[in-house]
Amino acid sequence: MSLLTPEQKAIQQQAREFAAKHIIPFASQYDKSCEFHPYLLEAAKESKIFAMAVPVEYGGLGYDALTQALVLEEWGYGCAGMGTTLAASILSMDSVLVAGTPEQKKLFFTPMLETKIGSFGLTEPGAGSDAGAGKTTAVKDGDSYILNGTKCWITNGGFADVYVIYASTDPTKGVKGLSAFILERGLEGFTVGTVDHKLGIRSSNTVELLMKDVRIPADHLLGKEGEGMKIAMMTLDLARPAIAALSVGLAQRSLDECVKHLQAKFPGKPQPGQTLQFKLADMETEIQAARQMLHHTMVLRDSGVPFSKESAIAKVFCSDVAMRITTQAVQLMGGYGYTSELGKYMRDSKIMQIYEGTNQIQRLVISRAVLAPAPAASAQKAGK
Ligand code: COS
Repeated sequence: MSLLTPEQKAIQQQAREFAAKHIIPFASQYDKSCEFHPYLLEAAKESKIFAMAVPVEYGGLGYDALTQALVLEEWGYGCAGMGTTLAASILSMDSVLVAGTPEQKKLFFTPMLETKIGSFGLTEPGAGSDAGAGKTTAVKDGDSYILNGTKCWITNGGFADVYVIYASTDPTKGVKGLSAFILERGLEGFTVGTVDHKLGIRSSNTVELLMKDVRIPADHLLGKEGEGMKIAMMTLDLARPAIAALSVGLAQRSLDECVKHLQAKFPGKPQPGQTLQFKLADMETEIQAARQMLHHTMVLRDSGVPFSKESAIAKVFCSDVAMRITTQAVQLMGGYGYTSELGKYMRDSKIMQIYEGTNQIQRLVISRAVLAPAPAASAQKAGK
């Protein structure tokens, strides 16, 4: 029995059909050529795919978080590489959602409604897990900021239309000097460096971004100077469940492909051997547990209660499940596993444990929350 509403089920079905028509048939080809898939964007444009994450007052559909997770799972089921391209655009929108003024939201969300691509630039060489240690600077100059620095491993960086870039407005203040900015495509001094060759999610675009005296209007600062770290952390709280959702999709796809293979290999035989049966049962159990955990996190977010810890838990659990299930699927299917698409799912899963905060960082976030002093009983009663 499903606890989803009829509307959520209909949206899930639409997303499933989108993946079946526009993602699954191309996944292998673009994984092999390590190319980004422009056709996907055309299809996404037709389906106004990013509207789900844009609030209604800015012309979007404003889906709740649970409904968005249902869609993201279908993208992950189709292809985690293409799913990453789409999910990273939503990640970039999250920073604007968290800290943008109405004008900034209009500036950023309008192109997203036309399925332009967004990109989120936080990581730097030497500032990955230590997000606040970046060296990119933003210096105020009249009505502008001038940005200098390098970002690395930036998804969609090579072809995005709009970017959120983090840079320090006061390097003497460390984390408290970090600020967030909106950048638009085509600025002088903004170039793409190395394009990364990856183990998995190969159809997504991952690049280095180079900024040399890039001038942007001062009103493209998100929030206030020095609020960048908070904005980044709040963005990642919102975005990490998207990785959990892609992971659940990947795990489900692996299991489904195993089952299909077994059914084709042993036609008419109702049951494979018991060892295999038990393994399949464990895989199904883990996937269901991961999905329920993700949905629970999304319900918390939709209810407006704090969900930072649960967001990290869902990311760790679902990505670890994806890694285990996809590896298990290859192992169970032996030679077929190693030479079929199952290998791609295993390669694609690895990044789920790494990007948007490694699983070690998620464990840090979780343990800090566990060790934090309990709120006073009176505050708990008041629902604070
Ligand atoms: N929501 C709001 N604010 C938050 C927050 C959250 N979830 N988490 C932290 N903050 C705030 C803190 O309150 C603090 O502000 P104040 O000093 O004003 O209170 C500020 O952000 C810095 O937080 P903290 O001291 O915890 O920062 P640390 O340097 O210890 O780093 C970790 C914290 C490691 C958790 C952070 O650097 C991190 O998440 N790293 C991973 C980055 C990442 O995911 N990169 C992937 C990029 S996308 S592929």
